[in-house]
Formats: sequence, C-alpha cells, structure tokens
Amino acid sequence: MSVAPSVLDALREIVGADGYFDQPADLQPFTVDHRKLYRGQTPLVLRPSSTEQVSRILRTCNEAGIGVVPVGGNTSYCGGGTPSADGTQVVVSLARMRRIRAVDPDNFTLIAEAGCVLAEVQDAAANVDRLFPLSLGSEGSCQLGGNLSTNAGGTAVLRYGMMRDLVLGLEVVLPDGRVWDGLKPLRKDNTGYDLRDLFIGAEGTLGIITAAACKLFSRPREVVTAIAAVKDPAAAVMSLSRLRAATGDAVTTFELIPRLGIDLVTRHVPNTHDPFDAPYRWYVLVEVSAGRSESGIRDLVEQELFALMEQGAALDAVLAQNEAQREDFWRMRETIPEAQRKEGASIKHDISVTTSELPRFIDEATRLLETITPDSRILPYGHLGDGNLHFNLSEPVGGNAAEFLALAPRIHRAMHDLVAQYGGSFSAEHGIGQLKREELVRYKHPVALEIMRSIKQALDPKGIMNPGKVL
Ligand code: 2HG
Ligand code: ZN
Repeated sequence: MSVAPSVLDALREIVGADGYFDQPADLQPFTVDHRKLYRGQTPLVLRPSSTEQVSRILRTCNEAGIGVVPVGGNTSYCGGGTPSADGTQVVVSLARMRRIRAVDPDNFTLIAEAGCVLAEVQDAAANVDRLFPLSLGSEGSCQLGGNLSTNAGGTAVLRYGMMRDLVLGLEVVLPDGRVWDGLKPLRKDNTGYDLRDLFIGAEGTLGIITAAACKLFSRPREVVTAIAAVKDPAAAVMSLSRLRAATGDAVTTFELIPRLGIDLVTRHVPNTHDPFDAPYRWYVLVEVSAGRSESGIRDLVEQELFALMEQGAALDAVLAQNEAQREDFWRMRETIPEAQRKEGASIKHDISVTTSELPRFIDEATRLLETITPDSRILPYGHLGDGNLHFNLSEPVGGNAAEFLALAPRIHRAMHDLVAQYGGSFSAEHGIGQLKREELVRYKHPVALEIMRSIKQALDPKGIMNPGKVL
C-alpha cells in the first residue's frame, strides 16, 4: 500500500515549495543508514521550518494512518532513522529547524531547536563562555534532536552524564499534532510525572522533539590530556579510581584502547602515529579538566601517573604539551571506527557492565569470542569510565568476510547472554532502532516492556511514529 497522492499533496502544501524533497536523487540519502545496514524507500522527505508545521504534518499523517520517520543527522548505528522498504512511510527531517532560541548564561541554559547540529549548540554555549559538554565523533553532523531521541553518550559522560542528564525541558509534537510546551529551563519543578524523560531515548516512537532547554556548565580553563599504556584493564580501572580521587572528580574522559586500535588507526588514518616507541597491550586516553587556570591539575596528573608507573599499573605515559598534540591524542581515539571500517568487515557491540566488573568481563568475553571465532580480531575499546565498551570484532586477516559475517547472530547471542549474566546492557549508548529490537524482547525485563507498550499505546494509538523501531 503506497501513500495516497492526495495525502502527499496535503503534506507538500504544509511545508511549501522549499520544504520537501520528492525527487529520487534527493530522497536517496534518507533511504540508507550510516552503517549501510538498511535500505528503505520513501515517496517524500518533509523539511518543516517550524513547530507549527511539524504539528500539521503529524495531524495529517495521523488522520491518514501514514507512518512517520523522524531523522536528524542520520548517524544512527541502529537504523533508527531509516524508513521501511515498502515505501509507505514519509520522512521528517528537522534540518531546517536550527535556531538557537535563547541563551541565558546566568541560568546556565540555552534553548535550541532539534535540527541544530551538535557543534552549533557547543558553539552557542562557547560564545557566552559556557560549555555544552555532549561530545561525540559525529558532532559536526549529528543533530540535537537525534541526540535527544537516542539519549546520546560520547566521551564526556563520565563527568557530565548522557544527553538525558543535560536536558531541563522539551517541546514535543505528539502523534495527533498536539504540541507539548515543556521548555521551561528550570532546575526544580516537582509537578508530577517526568514527561521529558519519556521522549528522551524514545527514538521518535512517541512524537517529534522540536526543541530543548539544555544545561550549560562553566568552561574548563585548564585541560590536561594524556595517553598512558597500562598493564591490563584492571590496572586501567584502578588508575581511573586514583585519578578521580586525586583530582576531586575532575576526570572528564577515560577511554580504553587496545593495541589493535592503535595498529588500525596508524595503518588507515593519515597523520597518526604510535605515541610510544614500544608497543603495549592496553592504553587509556585520559582528560582532566579544571574550572580555573593554574589549578595544579597538571602536577597532580603527573604525580599520579608517576605513582602508577612505580607500582607497575602504568607502563608508560605521555602528556599533551600543546593543543596540536592534544588533537593528535584525540584523533587516535576518535578515528577507531573509521579505521576499523577501512580494515574490512566488522561485528559490533555496544555493551555496558559496572566499571568494577569490566576487567573480568573483558577476559571472559574475549575467551568466549575466541571459542566461536578464533581467528577474528577482537577490538574492545571505548568508554571505560562509563563501564561501556564497543566490544567489536574485525574479520580475520586473509579471511572470508561473508563467512565471518555469517557468524554475527551467534556472536551477538553469546555476547549479549554474557552481558545479561553480568546484569549489564546490550545497548549502552547506541539505542535500539531496528537493529536491536529482538534483543530488547529477549533481555528487557518483561514488566518494563509492558510499561513501554502501554505508553506507546497511550500516546500513539495508531502506531504512526517511527513504525518498526524499538518496539
Ligand atoms: C564511539 O564510541 C562510537 O566511537 C562508535 O560510539 C562505536 O563504531 C563503534 O562501534
Ligand atoms: Zn561510543
């Protein structure tokens, strides 16, 4: 069943001549996801420029029973923003809603529209000497609405939390077109259910977020960035605890990188090099930030790293001497996904357990993967400070990519069953989308699933919002 021409016309009319795409070449980018796992089809991509237009679009689609797929920067790892293959769903891109509506430095808040690119929100905060701390590899193209809808994480969660922790209020268009104005930038408002948190992480299945009131912070005045080679993941966890205590919780980033990460990045990404003369098995990228300059954190970090080396937990360490070197260190971490892609086929996981259990988990998961696929190369890296690793695999050297990828269902099952044994999460920061729907049914507590379904039914009884995603 395709979308009736009369409905398509009505939708075009709402947004006006420059508010939609309906030609194949313009539609194409919206029909494939970032990882190229899904190929969909759509007759129409709507590009509303106001909340009112979004409201009219949803009202029209709800009345006609047409599925709506909201999309931001299309950087989802789980196909959350890709329409179905049967061409029955329209896409709503928020890209033209990119105003910063208000900035209030004394309240440490700003209000931004969903189509703002994350980097634009960071810049708007920096312009008034404030920090919007959400920080991730795709920040130059991902959009605030997508960050909200997936509850994005990234590399500063350890200190500032995930997207959910950075929001005070939302403006949301409900599936029937009603607009909930919950944009109050208040830190205290104890007036009933927390509706905001329903829409954050809902991946567009309950409505479309059109704007958000975001929390800002003081801008760090002094930042110390280091790469340390560590004995093993247990030494990494211990080092993090020590650094947190020694700096009064000023550690903003603590990322684990195995040797394979350094190998792949230096092989595939220009302008990268091994930070040390000798190879080590495990590394951490550490960043510590202080609110004032000459805060003494540099000395503190140096002392701690020295002490860690004396006790054998750290094997070598280097502090960035300037901004260029700091960027080099960060490139080493941020380009791992790109380097892994260039190395060939990969199988990805996005798991979390408690940080304290992570070392034991890494051992056990590595052994488990080795029994299933002894020749694959295991690349567990990422947000150790959050207990969240991308426990990825790369195809064997000289192996057969198709054979390797055919193992994916078995590998995911084994990995996620193990995660469940640890009381962990099979999707720590990338969400569910269409990729992990079956996992949600298998691993989410049944009562939680029932509550989720009741909420979906209450808000979207006709099931028009991002059909086939999450639930
Ligand atoms: C990261 O932390 C991203 O770099 C991507 O979440 C993870 O590619 C991945 O598996
Ligand atoms: Zn990540």
